Amino acid sequence: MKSIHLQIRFLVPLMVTLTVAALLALPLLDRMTLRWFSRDLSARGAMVAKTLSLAISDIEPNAKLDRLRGLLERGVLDERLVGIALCSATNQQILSTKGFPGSLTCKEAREIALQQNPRLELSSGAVHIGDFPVNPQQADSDRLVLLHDLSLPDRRSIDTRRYMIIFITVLGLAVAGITMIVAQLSWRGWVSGMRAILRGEGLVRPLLQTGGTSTGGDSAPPELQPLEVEIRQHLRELEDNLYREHGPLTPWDPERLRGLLRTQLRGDQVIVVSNREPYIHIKGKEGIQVSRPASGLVTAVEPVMRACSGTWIAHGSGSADRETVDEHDRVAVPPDTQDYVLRRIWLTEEEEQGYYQGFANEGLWPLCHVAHVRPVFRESDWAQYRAVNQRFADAVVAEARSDDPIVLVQDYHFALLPAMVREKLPKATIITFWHIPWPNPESFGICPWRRELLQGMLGSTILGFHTRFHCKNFTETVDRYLEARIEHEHSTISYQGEPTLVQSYPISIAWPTDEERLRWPAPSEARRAVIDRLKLPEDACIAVGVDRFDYTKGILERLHAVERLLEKYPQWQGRFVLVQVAAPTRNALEEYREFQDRIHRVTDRINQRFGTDAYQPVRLLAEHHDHAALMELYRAADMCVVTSLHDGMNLVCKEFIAARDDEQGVLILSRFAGAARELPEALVINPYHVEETTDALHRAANMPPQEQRERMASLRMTVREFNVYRWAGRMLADAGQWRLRERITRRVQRRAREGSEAMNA
Ligand code: GDG
Repeated sequence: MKSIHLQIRFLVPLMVTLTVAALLALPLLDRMTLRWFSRDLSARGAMVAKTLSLAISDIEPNAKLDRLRGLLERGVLDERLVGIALCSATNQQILSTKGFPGSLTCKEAREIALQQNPRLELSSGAVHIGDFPVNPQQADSDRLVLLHDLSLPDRRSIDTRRYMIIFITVLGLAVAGITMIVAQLSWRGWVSGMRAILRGEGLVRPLLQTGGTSTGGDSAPPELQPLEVEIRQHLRELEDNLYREHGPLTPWDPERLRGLLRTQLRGDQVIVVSNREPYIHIKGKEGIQVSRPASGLVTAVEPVMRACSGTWIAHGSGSADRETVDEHDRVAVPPDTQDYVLRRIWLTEEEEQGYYQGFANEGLWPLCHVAHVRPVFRESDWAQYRAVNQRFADAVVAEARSDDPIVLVQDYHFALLPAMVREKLPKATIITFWHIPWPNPESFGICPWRRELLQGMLGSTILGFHTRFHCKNFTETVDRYLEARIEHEHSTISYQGEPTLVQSYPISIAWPTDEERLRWPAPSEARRAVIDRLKLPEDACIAVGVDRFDYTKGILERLHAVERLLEKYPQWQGRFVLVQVAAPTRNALEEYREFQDRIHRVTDRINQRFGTDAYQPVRLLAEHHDHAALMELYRAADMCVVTSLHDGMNLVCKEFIAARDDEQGVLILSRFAGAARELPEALVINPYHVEETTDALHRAANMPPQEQRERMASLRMTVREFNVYRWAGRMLADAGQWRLRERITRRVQRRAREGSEAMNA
């Protein structure tokens, strides 16, 4: 139907053009026909006149007039001759035949005969006038005036016109018909070509499939190929924009996670174990206050627990924690919605000192982060580490409402706990997630209790790391120090007959909800507030860093890069400012205190060197900030700088990306952070290379808004899709499949056993 419509639209102009051409051509054709006839009549007249002249010259002079009249009357017997007159050289009519009009004088006839179209309209019809000398050699010769009937040429002209109209109509219809057929065929070709392109057939796919040689079979016709490439580009851009706007079709969110728990895990109980608690109750001047700790682990796991409910077991470290729990050491959190239960474990000072400060933070933390700080391993710390792991494992068993709960063990504080829980609850599904990197076997070999740690971890059903690289390091470490069966194809390690799935699950953040975003200040307001609060220059280029005050985060290297920027690109002096949030952490450890002192000294030095009364290039904010203050900083900044020397993932960069719904701001990201593998659109740098980091700062500060938008839009797409619900969802889905297989195996074994018992009976 559409094609007919299109053809009508095409044909109507064609027909109009042909009609206009015909209307223009017909008078022309008329004139041409008449001219032909006129020329024909002139030639004919000349011949008749010549014959008559010869006859006139033979007539004797005294018999002249009568003979002449007879001669001329005979001449007009020719039906086409209307009349003849003989005129003298002085235009006196000598004689004329009957049909010659009396009103026509010789002078008039001669004047008309000299015209291009010698035509005269008479009452009896139109005549053609010819004027010929009787004796052409004689200058004053008499003249013959011949009147030819023009009705015949007129009739012929009308006939010609009729034929012409018929001819043009037939021709027009034939052209239109052929055009319609050709148009129909090419339209069909175009439509099927375009459909093939839109279906993904055509040029690009065969090229990809055959590595450059088109199969030709389902490729687009050659005339459509350039168009195909262009259409594909436009479609891809549209798709990209749609994807950026709306994200994946079935995004991971709390609802989907809950659905997974209801279906695949049949509402089984989820127990989380971590050292750090998600909510700390602290005694303040205005009574008990609740605080959220600065911890990547808490940032990631808390939204998952909100979605799953269940129980979170953690060390109660707040000064008012004991006052806020019930008789079973439990408190419902978050304070406003009370979605899940927090079960607190109390540690003595010795336990905390040995297990947490000592073995975990002085031993395992530097062991796993290759950041050039020596790990310290003390026998006494190890004893406490074992004892505390056992206490937490006992708490898990006590909190379990069935013999097969899902236990999510968090981080390096609990390497021994999985095997301890497995011993008491063999059917439990234990998912251990290691939030920090895993080093190579040589580095890990430094630890005197390397075998015990590995054995403890292999009590897990699933063991997760942020990256495949960490999984590979772990598998190689097991291969080096334990007798275990490693199946690379299935990513499993079987130790003493019990398999553990070793898999990478990149952690992330919860993508901000619309309600949350409504509470954010506009980027311009945030910038205004930060400039006012920190007294920054009006035209400041603001770089922001947010970290726990930890030596692995590369804060020293960041300061060196800022110092070098001000040296190398002096135009930034007076404008470039690094606002560094450094949340207090592990202050009890000397290594940390020394490191923090050093950062303060270097900051002072840089500020003295390049600062003035009104300008300080580094603003070190070594205090805990609330979530809203961090958001304000992220939204005010021109760039966010992450220079970790080694980092499992790093969530700060993902928080910065999520905060920038204006698609502005540049992320500078260390290649030694796990996040660098997911976020290549950041400016990825080696923080040990001061010059490279300096140049990245300079480039970020100069980056045009359009480039920032392109990069940020792409980064946002990744973080939005690969969010923390996906992280938890993938682990729990793997656990669900594992449990299903276990149940089937147990059923099969039970039936086989019952069968053999019946046989024996
Ligand atoms: C470990 C791994 C992995 C910082 N200062 C404040 C504050 N923070 C928040 C940040 C962020 C979190 O702390 C830090 O997260 P990171 O991922 O950077 O680092 P770690 O704490 O070392 O976490 C790390 C993570 O576990 C998750 O697996 O990514 O590689 O080392 O959320 O915003 N939060 C508040 N005030 C502060 O002053 N409220």
